[in-house]
Amino acid sequence: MFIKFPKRSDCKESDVTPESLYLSRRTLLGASVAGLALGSLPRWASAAEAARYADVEAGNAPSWFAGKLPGTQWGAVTVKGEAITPYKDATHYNNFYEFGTDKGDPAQNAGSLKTEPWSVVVDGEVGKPGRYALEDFMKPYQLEERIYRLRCVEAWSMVIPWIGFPVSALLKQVEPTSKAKYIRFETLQDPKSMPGQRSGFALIDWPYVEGLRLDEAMNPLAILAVGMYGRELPNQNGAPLRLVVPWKYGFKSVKSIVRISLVEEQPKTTWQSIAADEYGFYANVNPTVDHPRWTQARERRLPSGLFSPNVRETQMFNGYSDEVASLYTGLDLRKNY
Ligand SMILES: Nc1nc2c(c(=O)[nH]1)N[C@H]1C(S)=C(S)[C@@H](COP(=O)(O)O)O[C@H]1N2
Ligand SMILES: [Mo]
Repeated sequence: MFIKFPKRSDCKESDVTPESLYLSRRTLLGASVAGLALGSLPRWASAAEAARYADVEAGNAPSWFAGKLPGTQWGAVTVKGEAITPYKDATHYNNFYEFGTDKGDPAQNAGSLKTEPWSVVVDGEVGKPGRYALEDFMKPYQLEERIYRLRCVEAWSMVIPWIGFPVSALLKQVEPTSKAKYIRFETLQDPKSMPGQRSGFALIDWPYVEGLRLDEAMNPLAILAVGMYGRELPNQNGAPLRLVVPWKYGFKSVKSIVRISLVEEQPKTTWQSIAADEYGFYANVNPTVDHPRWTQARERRLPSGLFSPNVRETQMFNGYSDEVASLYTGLDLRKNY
C-alpha cells in the first residue's frame, strides 16, 4: 500500500463544518433536489431518508434489499460533530485490488462484477453449515444504519453511513462449535469479472482473505454491510456483502464475501501474507504504533480541503476505545499490531 498525497484538485468539504450546519445544509439541498427528482429516488426511501440522501444516485437494488429497508433502524449509531463523507468521494476513492490498484479503478471497473445471483457458504466449526442464496442468508436479520469512521492503514479516513447487521447475529444463527476460535472471510475469486485477479497485482494470492478473533466478531460494532447512504452497496464498495470493523484499519473490512468459515486456528490473512512486518492480524487503529514507512499518529480526512489536506489526530481504536479496548487487556499491542 502506498500513501498518496492529495492533489490540489481534490474537492472540498471542510471537516470543521459543525454538524448542525452540515445537516441543515443537507436537509435544504435534499428538500429541493427531492422535489425535483422524486421519480428517480428509490421507491423504498421514506421522506426523511429521501431528503437525507438526495444526492445519492438511485441504484438497482435487488428486491430482497428493498424489501428489508422499511424495518431499518436509521441512525442507530452515529459519529457526533464529524461530517459524513460525500457519497461521490466514498464511491470514487476506493481500495479493491481485484479491480485495480489505483483509487479510481474500482469505480471504473467494478461494473463487471455480477452480484445477482449471489451465494454465501458458511462452513467449518458450525452447527449449521450450508450454502445460502443471499436473499435467504439475509432473512433472519434486521438492518440498522451505522455511521462509522473508516480509517485506512494508508492514513486517510472517511465517515460512512453503512446499512447492515451485527456479525454477532450471524454467529447466533450458525451456532459455532466449542472448537471455533476465529472467523474467516473470503472474497469472490473470479478472474473473468475481476481484472486485478488476471494479472495486475501478482503479489496477492487470491482470493482476498480476512479474519477476526471470535470475541472481536461478537463485539456489537462489527457488522456485515449490505448498503450505504440509504441504498444497496455499490460494487466498488464491496457489494453485495462486506465486513465493516470500524476500530481496525480498513483492510480488515473485506469486500464481496462468498465464504464465511469458523476455524480453530488464526487465519492467514491477505495483507499479512504479503508483508507481515507491515500489516498484522490485529490491525487495530493505533496512533502510537507507526507503520514502518509512515506515522499513524495523524490521518487525512477525505475529501481534502481546497488548499490543504484535513489533517487530524488519529484516535486510539479509531475513537471506539470505550466499546473495544477491553478485548485487548493484557495483549501487547506493539507486538500484536
Ligand atoms: N476483497 C477486498 N476487500 C478489501 C480490499 C481489497 O483490496 N479487496 N481493500 C481493503 C482496504 S485496504 C480498505 S481501506 C477498504 C476500503 O473500503 P471502501 O473502498 O469501501 O472505502 O476495503 C478493504 N477491503
Ligand atoms: Mo486500506
